[in-house]
Amino acid sequence: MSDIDDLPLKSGPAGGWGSLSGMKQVMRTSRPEAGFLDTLRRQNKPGGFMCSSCAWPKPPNYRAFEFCENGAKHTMWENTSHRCTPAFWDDHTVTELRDWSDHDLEMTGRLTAPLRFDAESDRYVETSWEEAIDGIAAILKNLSPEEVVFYASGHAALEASYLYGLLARLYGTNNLPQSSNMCHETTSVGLKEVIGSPVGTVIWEDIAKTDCFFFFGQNPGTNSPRFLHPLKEAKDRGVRIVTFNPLREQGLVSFISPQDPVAMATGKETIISDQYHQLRAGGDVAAILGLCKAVIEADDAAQEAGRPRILDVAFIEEHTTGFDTFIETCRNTSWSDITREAGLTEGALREAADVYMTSERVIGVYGMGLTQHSRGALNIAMLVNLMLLRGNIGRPGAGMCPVRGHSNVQGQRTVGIAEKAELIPNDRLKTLFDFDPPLEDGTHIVDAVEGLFTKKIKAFLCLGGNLLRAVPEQKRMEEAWAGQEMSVMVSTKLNRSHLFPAGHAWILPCLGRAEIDEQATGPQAVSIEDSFSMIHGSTGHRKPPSPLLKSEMAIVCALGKALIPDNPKLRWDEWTGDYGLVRDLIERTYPDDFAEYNNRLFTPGGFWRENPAHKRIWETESGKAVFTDPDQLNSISFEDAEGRYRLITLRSNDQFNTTIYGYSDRFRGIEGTRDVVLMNEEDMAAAGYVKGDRVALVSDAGDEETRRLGGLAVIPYQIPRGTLAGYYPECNVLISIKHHDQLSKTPASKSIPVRIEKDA
Ligand SMILES: Nc1nc2c(c(=O)[nH]1)N[C@H]1C(S)=C(S)[C@@H](COP(=O)(O)OP(=O)(O)OC[C@H]3O[C@@H](n4cnc5c(=O)[nH]c(N)nc54)[C@H](O)[C@@H]3O)O[C@H]1N2
Ligand SMILES: Nc1nc2c(c(=O)[nH]1)N[C@H]1C(S)=C(S)[C@@H](COP(=O)(O)OP(=O)(O)OC[C@H]3O[C@@H](n4cnc5c(=O)[nH]c(N)nc54)[C@H](O)[C@@H]3O)O[C@H]1N2
Ligand SMILES: [Mo]
Repeated sequence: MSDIDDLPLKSGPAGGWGSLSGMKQVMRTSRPEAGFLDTLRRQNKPGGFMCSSCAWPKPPNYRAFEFCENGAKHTMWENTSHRCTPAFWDDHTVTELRDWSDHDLEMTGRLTAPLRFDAESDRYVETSWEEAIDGIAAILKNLSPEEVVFYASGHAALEASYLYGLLARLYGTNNLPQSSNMCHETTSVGLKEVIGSPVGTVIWEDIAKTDCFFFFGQNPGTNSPRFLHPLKEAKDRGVRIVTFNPLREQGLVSFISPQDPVAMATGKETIISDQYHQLRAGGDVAAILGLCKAVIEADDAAQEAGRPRILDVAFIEEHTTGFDTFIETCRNTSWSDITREAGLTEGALREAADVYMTSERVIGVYGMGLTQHSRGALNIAMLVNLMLLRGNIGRPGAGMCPVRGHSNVQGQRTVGIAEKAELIPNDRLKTLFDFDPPLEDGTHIVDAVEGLFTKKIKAFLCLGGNLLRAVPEQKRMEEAWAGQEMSVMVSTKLNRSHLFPAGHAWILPCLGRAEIDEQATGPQAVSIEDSFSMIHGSTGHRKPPSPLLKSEMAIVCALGKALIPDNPKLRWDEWTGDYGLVRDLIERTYPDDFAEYNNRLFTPGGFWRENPAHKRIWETESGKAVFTDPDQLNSISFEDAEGRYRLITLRSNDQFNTTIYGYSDRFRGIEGTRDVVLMNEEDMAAAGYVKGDRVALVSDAGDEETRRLGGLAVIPYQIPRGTLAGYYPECNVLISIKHHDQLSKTPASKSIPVRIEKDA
């Protein structure tokens, strides 16, 4: 095995020497197999494989090492030399494993054989693919389609995802919730409503031309570290960056590029944010309203003095609706209301507004800090309001930049993993496959969870993910999950969702993205769509960890063949043998997005699906971009009260969602544990806590349910008063399933009402 010291570390992007020791630590625990350095060299380059960590775009003019600290960790973690073979179950029962941590479960290594749950021995036992597929199909045939959910986490590539959606519809249901239901669903619904696009509008050219970024609730240092390079380049050419985030996130404060030997040697850092505004959790509506108010006041003053207007009046007239009502609200809302709700001073907001007004081209970047709120869609609409005031959408160097999560989460939506029937080209599916697709909407993940509670949902298939750990209401979910008739999980590693098996349960182990996918016509490539709507081919080159693994595509097709009555248009075996045929089908289903798909598969930087809002074509109800008049000044759904806090659930720098690589959140200085709650020092003093006190958080959602998480150590932290922070997924026990965005139902994981109490 290569040593970490052999890593091209001086070139591996991500912040300074710390990122190298972060990788080293994961390498020590996961023990990647020989050849992983070669794998890292191929990461995110044409002809290589596309990292299955985050969805940050892969540039056309890539670097020698186009991976970051966390992408490297992800690759090492997947390419571990550890194996979780069927023999593992000789020593462990399912019940016993429930006491294991998420980290330890995945550390058992790659799954190597299909497994069936044996209730009598309380263990999974090895089974054959035939038994598994036939067994699953037999149970599905006895259930009604509306009782079955086909979940997908954003990992699986476009080809397998397209057929997974088709399989569910051939079976008779649109129950196709996806991980984005817990993530950027707020964008899919909220952004679409106001600018007609369910995805971001910017591309690389805009990043290169902009002169200002406004960051709201996105943490690039941890969650999209390759973004730090264009940000540094931007800073080098004088671009200004203004950040709104309750926490001071290191990646938004300063950065040392490991690709810059001088900076590495001298420790010279680039300051990222010119202004950093630590607003209250849920305070964005007020903060952005304050920015807009300052812009409008400046425009009034400019008009009075006969200077050029600050607003882009021509754009507003031609392209938008709702402007007059919105500016009335800006004028009528007092600074005292704004500053109270935002937790920021008028001076701070005016300073930020000055940068906005004096920049020609502004990009609005956002992530979970805007989407995961009870009024997440209002947050996004407010950011759009700000951008529209100066025509900052649909022109070079400007636009909306939601940063997506899983590597192909956006693409899965593009090719039909969606619970809403209206998003599906059903006529084309009917012609292509000779069947009547279901026209009723299926379940969103929130409906699916509620359906499990009421027993309307009787079986779950999961194409990847760790749903039990990712959803709210974790405790109730575990019981409900085990109470189903069937659970089937296509997985690479063992995780907690496997430990609450339904009456019939299977784990189907699949190939990872970096592995050779050998089929009848030879090795296959797959493809994914990134956050800029660019489609990239991806070819694995590593030997799979076990000869028994199947590709996600082969698994979906095998299930299709066993479940769906024969029909000459359904060529499951041929599709498994040649993924190019599936890409042809995708092109015929979505001709505007995928023209010349197979020919353009390996375009450097990907090929672009285009985006009407990028060209100022607004596919909204009115045909215009919409100014939204906010009906409240924050994005939460509860009143402030004595002793009630707003809890943010966070990702550490040592995890990918529910996959916990280790216990080092180096950027926040939290080492060796995840059982913490971050609290403002004045709040601690007022509540009588000192550093290290053991506390419990208790849900304060005002319903009957008791939700409590004990064993947490209090850490004094630079966080606004009234706001607490803890880690996801540990804190998910505290979230009510009813606590979600009004419009899109995205769980409101960023301001959960809680109380804090001493833990006995
Ligand atoms: N290494 C790594 N990479 C990842 C992931 C991972 O877990 N690990 N997850 C992937 C996935 S699926 C996703 S969706 C993305 C998530 O990436 P992000 O969108 O960055 O998500 P989070 O880290 O959950 O939260 C983002 C930020 O929101 C801030 N915040 C919280 N509440 C508020 C608020 O009310 N207002 C504002 N303005 N800010 C707030 C938090 O302090 C935090 O810095 O990352 C993807 N990439
Ligand atoms: N409180 C709180 N809850 C949250 C969030 C939050 O910020 N706070 N974030 C939400 C967000 S943004 C998201 S996206 C969800 C994530 O929810 P999920 O997508 O369901 O969860 P992951 O942790 O990404 O899934 C990890 C598992 O995926 C499997 N896996 C890994 N690679 C592959 C592969 O290539 N193929 C297959 N088939 N399986 C694979 C492994 O078995 C691994 O254990 O969680 C949501 N939940
Ligand atoms: Mo996500």
